[in-house]
Amino acid sequence: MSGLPSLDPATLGAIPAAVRRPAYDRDALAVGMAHVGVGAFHRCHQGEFTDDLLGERFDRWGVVGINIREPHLADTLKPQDGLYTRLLREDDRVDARVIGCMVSTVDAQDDAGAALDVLASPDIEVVTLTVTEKGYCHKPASGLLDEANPDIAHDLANPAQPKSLPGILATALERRMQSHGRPVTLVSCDNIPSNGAILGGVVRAVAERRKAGLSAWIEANVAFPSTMVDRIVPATAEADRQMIEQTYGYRDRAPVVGEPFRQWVIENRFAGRVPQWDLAGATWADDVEPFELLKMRVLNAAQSALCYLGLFAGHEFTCDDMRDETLTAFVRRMLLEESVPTLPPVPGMAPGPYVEQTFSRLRNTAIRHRNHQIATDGSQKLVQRFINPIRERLGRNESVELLSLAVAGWIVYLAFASKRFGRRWTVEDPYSDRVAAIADRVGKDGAALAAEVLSDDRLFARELFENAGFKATIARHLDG
Ligand code: CS2
Repeated sequence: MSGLPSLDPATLGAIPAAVRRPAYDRDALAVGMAHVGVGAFHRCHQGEFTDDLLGERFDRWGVVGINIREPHLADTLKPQDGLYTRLLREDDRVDARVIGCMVSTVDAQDDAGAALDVLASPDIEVVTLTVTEKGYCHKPASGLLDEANPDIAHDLANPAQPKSLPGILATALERRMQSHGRPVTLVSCDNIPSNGAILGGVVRAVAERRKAGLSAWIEANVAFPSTMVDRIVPATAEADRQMIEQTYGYRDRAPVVGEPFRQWVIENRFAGRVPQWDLAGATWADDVEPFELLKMRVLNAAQSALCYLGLFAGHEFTCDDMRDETLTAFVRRMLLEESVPTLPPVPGMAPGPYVEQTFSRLRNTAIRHRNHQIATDGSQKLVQRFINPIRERLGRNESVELLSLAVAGWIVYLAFASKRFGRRWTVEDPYSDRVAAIADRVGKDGAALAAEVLSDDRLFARELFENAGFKATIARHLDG
């Protein structure tokens, strides 16, 4: 629909009252925070929490959005001065709101210079990050820096022009140490277990190879709290942009659509000033791990199991999988019989009701979460969703029959999906070439496929590879 006004500060006053607007003076915001990885999830999660905080108790936290990978913010948020529409949808209900906390944007896809300037600035006291699991350049099985990662190898050789997230952060921290020395908190909001510890580990690992004293300075001046983040936010579709045009009469290049549910549990460990996100509903915790385990082993495990099995059954979205009673019965059994018994007690949350709440979230028909999107980068998601609970159960001689089926689903997806779905969808996973090459060599021989795939110790701990029973279970599922 041409001729419609585009969302920007000049048109904000004219958008319909059905769309809530920032309840504070945007011009009075001062930059205090940066976010790296301005994707849909950030805009619909931390962006909303910060906006709530600004509306609740005005504070100085204006956010600079930084992208070090696609998309270019110059094409999306910059022309809108950081404004975007956030839709919460549940079946036929919609809540629309414009979020205003992002005051400027930086693209650093080709040259980290502009990102380094922001991250090293004394004004920045908090940096939140959503760079996806693989952005940490760690080995999922151990959580340690993967020095074989080509971007890490590049950054160790070229510290002034870093490309990877750990390299960019190490260089920015080095600049902070050498100039003003002010502390900073780096808040990982990605879906990996102990995300703060992993982030701190990969940044320190690069720093140690960089410059004497940098690692010790980081130890004393930089905090890496862990967080558990939760809200289902699929990639924005053209239909979402059209819906805004048709329903509200304006154009938005960067809207986001999420479910109403949201949760953010943040480890109480900051260096310097702390945004009062608790005023917006976030929870401070001394230990985030029990919350992470519950979320990853229940909600995320259900999503991943459904995505593989759903794809093979010919379904497109999670909400389609949820109408397939064979699939939901399998996932319910997997969660209740194998995942939930591995969980420690979680303060204020009971696993049984959490499983039921998970099922009702996944049934939301307004959330068009593609199975292929959830399957993307599956290798980076397997350890926390399936492999860790499998290891714990095997250690106690307990059955892993159902969790193993999900792992086999990942193998089949990488081994054969490019042939099956290739024309409509590119399989994206750092391990896809490797697994597809194994499949080309061994064909559909489940035992050979299992033995070769499980031999990769970046994903599968040695004890799993050496466990004949586990290998046989995976092989049986692959042959099934
Ligand atoms: C999903 C997550 O694509 C995926 O890996 O499982 O993005 C999931 O929707 C979020 O973790 C929910 O908080």
